[in-house]
Amino acid sequence: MNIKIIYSEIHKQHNPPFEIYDGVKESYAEKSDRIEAIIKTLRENGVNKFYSPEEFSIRNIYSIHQKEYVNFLQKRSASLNGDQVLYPSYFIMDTYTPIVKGTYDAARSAVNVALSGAQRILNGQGVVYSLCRPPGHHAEQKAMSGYCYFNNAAIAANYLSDHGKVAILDIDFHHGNGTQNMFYERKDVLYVSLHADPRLMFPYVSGYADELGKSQGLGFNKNYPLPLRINNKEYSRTLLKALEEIKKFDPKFLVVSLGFDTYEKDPIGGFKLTLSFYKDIAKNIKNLRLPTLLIQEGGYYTQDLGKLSFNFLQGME
Ligand code: SP5
Ligand code: ZN
Repeated sequence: MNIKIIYSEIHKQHNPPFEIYDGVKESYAEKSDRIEAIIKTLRENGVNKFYSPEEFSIRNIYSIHQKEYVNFLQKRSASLNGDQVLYPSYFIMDTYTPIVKGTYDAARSAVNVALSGAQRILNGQGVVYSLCRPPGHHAEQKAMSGYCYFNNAAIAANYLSDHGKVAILDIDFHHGNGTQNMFYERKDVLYVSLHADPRLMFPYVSGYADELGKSQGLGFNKNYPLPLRINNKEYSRTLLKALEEIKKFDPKFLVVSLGFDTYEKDPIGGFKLTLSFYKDIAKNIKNLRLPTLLIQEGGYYTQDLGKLSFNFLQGME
């Protein structure tokens, strides 16, 4: 496989015991098995080389997240015992994003995984897949939410943007509210997202079609809210429009926020995309012929995550 894959096992240290939905404790959907399932299937298909991330300066995080927020996550993680878990408080916006002892280290390592991918893109690699966990696109400047702590894609895109224009294509089932906000007033980073109608689905507060950017950034934000139960064909039509937007922008780099929660069997999502379709999605993205950094976001049907990922990578090859 020509695609370089970045992975760190430090993600396993982040494993919250449950999330809370309408007052009821449920098993935590964003499990560490997700990434391990992907690794396992890739290995079974002959993909054996996984690169460890390099360490990057914390300054890369400070340019996207408030320092107090970063310090809070670090201190609170360190203050917990192995079996303790911290639910909503200041900085923690919902019941899906608790802090456990290993959260800071895992989130920090996910950022290193993303930045190592970005660095390889700068070094001339065509496609890199950063197997980030925890995911990032819901993380705001000073708020953790939706299983996200640090915004891996935003930090990587910001890093790349020192070297040319960056387009971010977000194809997770959910709108990437955090990423949108980070670049809302910038014209050198385009954010384009396909996601479930936020009137019906998380994150509710953003992802609407009339959010187009602000001041200098006006015209550099594009949302495609989609109805539930959308199928391959309908999704394709919108994807092609989104890719046209990116083409017009003429970026130097592409960052893909890659979620597999658009899959028909996903327990949280609500689209009807099928297993083999992920190869087509990737082929269309590849047609842009841009240096492309893939950042893993959501996807919760653990059993098929490996196949989804492998199909996607085959389309990108
Ligand atoms: C990165 C990402 O995909 N984050 C998604 C956050 C979505 N959180 C809301 C999920 C609530 C699911 N629980 C509903 C179970 C009903 N029994
Ligand atoms: Zn999602």
